[in-house]
Amino acid sequence: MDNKAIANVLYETADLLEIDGQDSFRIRSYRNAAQAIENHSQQIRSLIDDPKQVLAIPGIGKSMLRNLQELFTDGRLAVQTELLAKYNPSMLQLLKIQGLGPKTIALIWSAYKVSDVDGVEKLARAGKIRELPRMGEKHEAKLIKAIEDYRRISGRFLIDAAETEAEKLREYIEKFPGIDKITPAGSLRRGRETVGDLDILVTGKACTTEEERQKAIAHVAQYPPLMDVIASGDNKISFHVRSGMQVDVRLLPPESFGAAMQYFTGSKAHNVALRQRALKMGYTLNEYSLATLDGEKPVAGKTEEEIYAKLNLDYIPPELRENLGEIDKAQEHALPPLITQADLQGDVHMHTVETDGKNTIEEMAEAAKARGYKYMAITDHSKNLAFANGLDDKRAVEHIARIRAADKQIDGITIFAGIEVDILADGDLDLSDEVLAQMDVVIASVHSVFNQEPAKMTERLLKAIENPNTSLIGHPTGRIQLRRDAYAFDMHAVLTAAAKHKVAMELNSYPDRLDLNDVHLRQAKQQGVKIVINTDSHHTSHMEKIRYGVLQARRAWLTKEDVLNTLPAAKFAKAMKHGC
Ligand code: DGT
Ligand code: CA
Ligand code: CA
Ligand code: ZN
Repeated sequence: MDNKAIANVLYETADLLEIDGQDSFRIRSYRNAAQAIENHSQQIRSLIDDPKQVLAIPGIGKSMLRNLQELFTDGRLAVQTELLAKYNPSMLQLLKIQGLGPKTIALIWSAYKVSDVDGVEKLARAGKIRELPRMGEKHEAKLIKAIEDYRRISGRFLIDAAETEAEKLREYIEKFPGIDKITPAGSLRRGRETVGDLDILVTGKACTTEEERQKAIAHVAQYPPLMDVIASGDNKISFHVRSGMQVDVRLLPPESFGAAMQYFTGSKAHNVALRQRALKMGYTLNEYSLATLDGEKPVAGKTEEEIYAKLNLDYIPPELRENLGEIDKAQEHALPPLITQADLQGDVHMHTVETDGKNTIEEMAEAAKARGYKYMAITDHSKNLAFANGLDDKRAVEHIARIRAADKQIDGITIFAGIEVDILADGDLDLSDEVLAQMDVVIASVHSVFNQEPAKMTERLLKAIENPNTSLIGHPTGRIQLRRDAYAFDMHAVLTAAAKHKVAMELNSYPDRLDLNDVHLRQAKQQGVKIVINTDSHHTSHMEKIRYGVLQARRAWLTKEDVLNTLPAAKFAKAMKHGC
């Protein structure tokens, strides 16, 4: 159990204690401990055998220490288990609904003895929530909306979280003798922006006979973060891990591995279309092989490449397998040469300690250089973002001077002076034109007043695009995945204006943003708008997140030509000034 998982259990327990009406001192002690553990730099797991060190953490006393010891030995907390038995484990789902806190949940419980999402939704739709003390129609409508949002996002995970889970599991399974390959399939392999469940495929000698597979499955069943086994069969085991993610592990003999990779990578729509093609050609295609219809003689199965080749298709990269025309293009040998990470020459959205970043200009530049970039840009925030200590005109000019000095001092990489300037509610940019004109890269972004009428928001973005200093629009839709919807505006109109004014759109690679997403990227390309793939790094360690952006770009069929930061430095700089 890592610190985050421990903190989660403690936060949940605090909420349950509050629902139970226990004294506030006790509730607070759980919340304080959770917060301290969440922010602690060392893993509690590594300290637990030395109680002194644990007690030295502020907010953790003797009774909390006993809780932690219990968590590590039993994997759960008796206090929490008892409360969940009293109120039903479904209470934990209710707590995940935005705006629904322990106080309201307690109110609903005491009036109706309801503790699950479906039940609360029924109450709300029947007008029963507004009848509770301190609640009204507005609260009720908000709750219904929040439940709808919860339904939409629950059970999905950000791509980086899914990747981390897959990697941890790979390291574990790998230890079992006779395993050659462990590969994620499904939506993770296709690079989708969020992942429902993990599909892990395993092959090797240990997967050849049923007897051997059972031993390997027994090993997987001992995976420490495994919470419960959902199903276990001849060649498959499904379970939940502690984060709540579902994992399907399948064991395949080597001669079927390619067919299984193809099948379980999906998407379902791609598979259906591919199978229809196979049938027309006299084959059947399933997770075991591509075989002849008469006699069922396998003709391919060991690799995906031979399956596509036998179907007279060029190999289709997983990111394109969504049945959006890729099969026709593969037949015509006309799939686009998708952009790769190696094509990128620079990353031009980065923050430093001058605003809300964690590293200096020099540290960010050295990290970018170590990645092999030829250029990068420092783009700190502007003053409208007060909580981030955004720059006013004067500080922005001083910052440009610092960036220029660092650029002189550090060889082997060009450091552009830039800014991420706020687009104010009326579409004006947050710094003077005179200062913006001195910047090499001006990213204009919306960071406030997200709830304007769509027409107003469109106008706001159009005005920012028309500003001659704007190089690109940052995270253009403002969505935060699994948390906040995009603000509403007319994408077609905005892209039309961007094409006209040669303003680029950002593909922000941060896993909770991925903004523009694959659908909008494709639309941008169709409308002739160029893309810049950035990380929005606030720390040197964030720069590697660029690969999630590249995955989305590939899903959108983008090539090197569609992305400006594949250009050499001088050409890129010119593009940021609309070719002038
Ligand atoms: P997710 O988990 O919701 O993020 O999305 P996927 O794409 O990983 O979907 P999942 O886990 O339900 O199934 C993994 C793959 O297995 C899917 O992409 C294609 C294949 N598959 C699943 N069900 C079917 C099916 O009914 N027909 C066909 N042809 N393929 C299927
Ligand atoms: Ca899946
Ligand atoms: Ca699955
Ligand atoms: Zn931003």
